[in-house]
Amino acid sequence: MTDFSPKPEHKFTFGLWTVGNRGSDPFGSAVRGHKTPAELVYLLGEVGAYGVNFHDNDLIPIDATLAEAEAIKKDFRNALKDTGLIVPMATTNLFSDPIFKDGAFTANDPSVRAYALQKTMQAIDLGVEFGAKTYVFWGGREGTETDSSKSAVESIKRSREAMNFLCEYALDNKYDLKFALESKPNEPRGDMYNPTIGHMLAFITTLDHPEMVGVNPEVAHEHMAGLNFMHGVAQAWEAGKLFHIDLNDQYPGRYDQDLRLGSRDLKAAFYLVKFLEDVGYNGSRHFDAHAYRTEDYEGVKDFARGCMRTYLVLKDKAAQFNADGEIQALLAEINADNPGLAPYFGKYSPEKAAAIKSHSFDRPGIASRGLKYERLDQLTIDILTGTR
Ligand code: GCO
Ligand code: MN
Ligand code: MN
Repeated sequence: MTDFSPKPEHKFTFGLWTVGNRGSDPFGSAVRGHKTPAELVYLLGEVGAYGVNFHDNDLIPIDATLAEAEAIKKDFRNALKDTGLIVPMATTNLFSDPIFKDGAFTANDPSVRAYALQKTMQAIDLGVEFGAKTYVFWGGREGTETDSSKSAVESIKRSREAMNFLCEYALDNKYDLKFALESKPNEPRGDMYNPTIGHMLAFITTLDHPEMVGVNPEVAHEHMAGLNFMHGVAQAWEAGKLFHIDLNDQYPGRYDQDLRLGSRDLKAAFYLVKFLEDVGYNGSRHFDAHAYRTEDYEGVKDFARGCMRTYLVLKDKAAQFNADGEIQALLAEINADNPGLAPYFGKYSPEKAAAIKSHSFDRPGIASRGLKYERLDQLTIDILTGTR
């Protein structure tokens, strides 16, 4: 029986806000009691996580005094020491406080935009203090309900100016930090700017320091938009921009569910895990999800263990897929090369163009060939269902 227990080399991380989620929603209040950041670190240590990430205000409440902040940090640091957990990533809460009701970096009020810069610089300092190497930006309120309120072009310019400023801030302070931008199409705002991985990748190329900025794609966010998450991740990877990843699950067309990885679309989760393992993605596997509202803290542990277990089970299934003789034979057949056509590919030349234009293709013959994708897909299903 394969060992599906989490190990540090798997780099499984959770946010304080994920296992600390108390189950409130727009229709009901919290169902689980408050736990301190230190208590949550012990919980994560118990289930076998490798790291813990936080928003500034998950750790230090926005209105904490200096003395309170120091006491919280001391307890948190002790819990990290006791459990061996590390802090690979940190981020800013630019969405909970009422001041951010019209956004942070894209708010129309310049005092809100300046405060957002102040809060983020302080949050970056806090993250670095605990050793974070990746800093995530999720523009929770960067959007609109009515497009009469803001210029969409001006909002992108404001976002760019803020990112450029904060990149310089990190460089100026000699912080060893990479930025990872997280897109989401909607919720909490009606519509958010830079709503998908693709928008974000394009935005990054317009920054002053694109080399230090990548993406933090999230399963649920692309599924909300009805997109194929793995395709977006692959594009980010190919561009050298997959700096972090938020794993969870989501039914398209619904409210933001933050479900346990693989609990909705097991097949999509399989292709995702297979992709990450096949290419050798080496970053955190961060679960940005939370337990059902029906659960107590034992259920929260079940949730956290389930996220990691599903990842490892799917990793094992991916290895089985890669070692399966029939599947590999099919893939070899599907991808068979035609050496006679090799001169037609690669870099353009006028001679090549002329040769391709004058070649006669057997259109009906080529089109009549069955591709065996049905068989391939069923073999995948058989592996996933444990019947192969
Ligand atoms: C969400 C987002 C957040 C971010 C987090 C990190 O839908 O609420 O996924 O959980 O990932 O704020 O910046
Ligand atoms: Mn999310
Ligand atoms: Mn997220």
